Amino acid sequence: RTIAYDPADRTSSLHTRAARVLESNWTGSSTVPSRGLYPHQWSWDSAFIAIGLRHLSPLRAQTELETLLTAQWGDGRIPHIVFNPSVPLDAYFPSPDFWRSSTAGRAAGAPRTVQTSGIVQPPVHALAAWLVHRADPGLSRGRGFLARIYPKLAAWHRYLLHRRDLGGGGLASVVHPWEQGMDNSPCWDAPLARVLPAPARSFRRADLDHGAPEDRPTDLDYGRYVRLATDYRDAGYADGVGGVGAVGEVGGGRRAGAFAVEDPAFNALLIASEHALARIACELGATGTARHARAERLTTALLDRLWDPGRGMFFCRDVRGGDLIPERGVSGLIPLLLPTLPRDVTAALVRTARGPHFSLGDTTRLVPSYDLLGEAFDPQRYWRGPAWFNTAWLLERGLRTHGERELAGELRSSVLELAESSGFAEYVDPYTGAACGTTDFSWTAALALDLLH
Ligand code: 9YW
Repeated sequence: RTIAYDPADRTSSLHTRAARVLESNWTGSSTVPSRGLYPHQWSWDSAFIAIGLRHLSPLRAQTELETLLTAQWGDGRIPHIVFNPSVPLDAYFPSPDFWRSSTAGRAAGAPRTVQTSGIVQPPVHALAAWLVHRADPGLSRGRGFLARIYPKLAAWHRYLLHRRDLGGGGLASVVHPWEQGMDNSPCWDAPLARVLPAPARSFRRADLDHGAPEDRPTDLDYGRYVRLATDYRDAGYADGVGGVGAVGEVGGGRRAGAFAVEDPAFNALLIASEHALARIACELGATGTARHARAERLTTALLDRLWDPGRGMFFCRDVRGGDLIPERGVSGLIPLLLPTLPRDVTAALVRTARGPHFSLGDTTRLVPSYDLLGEAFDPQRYWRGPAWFNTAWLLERGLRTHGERELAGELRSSVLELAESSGFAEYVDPYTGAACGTTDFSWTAALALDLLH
């Protein structure tokens, strides 16, 4: 079922409403994902937001990324949250007094003046920076935008490629479900089962002040998130492989944290960003050859380690257990974004997206975050089934890249239609398109705006 979107009718209304959401979520130097639920700056949100903002104000889009990068750590990591000091501590959990970045993260080079979390999020930034530059190259050159941020983005990629290669196969691992961005995906259930949950009494969930409990992760999930983050903090946010003060080292000198997973979307975004960094290098008068070559090596590693030809999609690898995690998450379709995947792989990904597990262009209105036939599927609970706009945007780009114009067009229409009808919802029921989570959500507005142009 496809809903035709008629730009002639509604373009201006959608544009105006999306712009209004981004305007009201702008703090003066960056954009909050949502005023109530997420009142600080989030890393991958800012990258997606900048991609949409470039159509309204290339200057604000550049500023969004520059603000995030001022909170970068000395070891190169870009923290997943940059805290706004004027927001009360109890407005969001975990708050700065939990992460204690400027003290616990000192050895890893956490900034002194700004409070951040100590974990990361998917590396969409170099891709966003390149798209932002292209929106107004004159302004970008005049402000030295790329020249200023290139070394920071290069350090970020260096951190992921060296300190986070916990599996030893060339891919980056995430050490917390929050790092991958799809917090309670069923993909994490097995690796998380090993983690002893922190007692529910030891923290207070501010998210439940704003969101319905049935739309959010459970208390048990939260107990495990808190335990993992506490352990990482108490180890000084150290990573293996030459990391500062690495602890608990096992064979090969790689750190054995309780949770380490190689995720296909996280790594595909790293590859796409490495290609973008190559283009940025060329724009700055250098050569991008080595970076393109590295992106190709990473693509080979992605195929070797995470591709399952039988099931026609990518899977997460549990670095601790060693095996692929058999859950079908939308992250296993995101590598379609990569222009240089072999033809048989892209054809299989498109078949899987259209097939019964995701039903793209058929019974669902927007691609679900998790297998419609999976035992853990829940159409309303966060990353366990609902459809999100950032993953739809990434897939639309992938479909277009590989010449699947019709399917890309249908997905684009659904994004535009549902973004508006849901009031720019954080996520929607994949079958009905009904709004879930918070509304006036920034990346929903930004990415709809991007697809409108
Ligand atoms: C939380 C801000 C973030 C996103 C994540 C999403 C959610 C934070 O919100 O995590 O409190 O659960 O899962 O991807 O960046 O929008």
